[in-house]
Amino acid sequence: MTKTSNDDDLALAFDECIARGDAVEPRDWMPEGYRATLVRQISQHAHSEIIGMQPEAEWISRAPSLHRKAILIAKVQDEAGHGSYLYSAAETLGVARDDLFEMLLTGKQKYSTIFNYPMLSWADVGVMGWLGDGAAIVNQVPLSRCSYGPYARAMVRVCKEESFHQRQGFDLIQAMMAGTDEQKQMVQDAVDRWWWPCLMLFGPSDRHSSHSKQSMAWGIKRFSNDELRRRFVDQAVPQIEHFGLTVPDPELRWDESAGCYKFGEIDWEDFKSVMQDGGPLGKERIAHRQRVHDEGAWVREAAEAYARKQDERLSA
Ligand code: BYC
Repeated sequence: MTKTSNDDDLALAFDECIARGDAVEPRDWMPEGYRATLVRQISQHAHSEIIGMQPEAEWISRAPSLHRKAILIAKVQDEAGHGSYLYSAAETLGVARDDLFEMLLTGKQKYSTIFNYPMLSWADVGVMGWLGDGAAIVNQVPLSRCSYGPYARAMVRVCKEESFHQRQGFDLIQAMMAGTDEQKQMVQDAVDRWWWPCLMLFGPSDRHSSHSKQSMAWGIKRFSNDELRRRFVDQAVPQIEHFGLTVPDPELRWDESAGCYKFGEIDWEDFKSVMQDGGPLGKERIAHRQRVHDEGAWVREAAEAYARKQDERLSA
């Protein structure tokens, strides 16, 4: 296709909108690469939210009290809601939700590697909330200033709910750390197993992040993967030490001159292998997702039939 002066005007208007920090809205002109990047990131984010329901839902029937069970049910329901807002935001870019589900189920699109590790004890539920959601908040708060309006607005609500999730995790860990030596050991064991997957949540290092530079130029991402990872470490380490727990990183130390923690190298081979092959639980997560997707077919059909009836009523 040949480029026209009208295309140049539209591209210029888009660049000016990004430079002013204004929101890009669904009906505005946008470069195809911008649209494709958003579809990729938002849908993978949505997939992470709904796959992330699985490890925690497994603990609902084993929660140690009615109070903890009610909190966990609410948290898992919130994750379904987050998936829903994010799929809706992706749909504003002209993609169909069914196609996105298909890409998740066939492995064409990714979801966060953190959900492919097993949750072995009740302490894992707490650590996943406290540190896992803590990491997710550091990553996602800047996305509420993302240049694409529907994604940014979805993130405002998601982050408010993630704060509640983080708080419940902290509260759960606080209760266990006031308990027996065995409970304290369970928490330490959970921190040891989840620390590195939490750091991996921020994505590859800046040197290896293929999308960051362009996404930052477009105002989709506001900070680089390494910058956000560093912020998380600075926030999390004092909390871990407050509980008398240790971080499973012999190289971790406070760097006075830099005013931040220096930490060891992530096992990038492990990250890559879990991302590419699904790690310990990838196949199980997708098989479960496929099963509930199939079982939910009647709900989707009923909702469509209801919507058709409503349309007929309105046009009668
Ligand atoms: N896992 O160029 P890069 C949550 C992929 S978790 C798997 O840096 P980008 C929660 C990446 O997709 C919700 N894949 O990419 C957690 C790309 O592959 P493709 C998850 C990963 O997009 C615990 C390739 O690596 N959060 O809520 O610029 C407890 C190259 O990476 C991962 C979001 O989705 C990973 N960790 O930056 C409770 C937030 N990291 O697409 C709740 C929104 C990277 O080329 N997303 N990849 O095939 C983002 O902020 C960015 O997409 C990322 C990656 C920072 C994740």
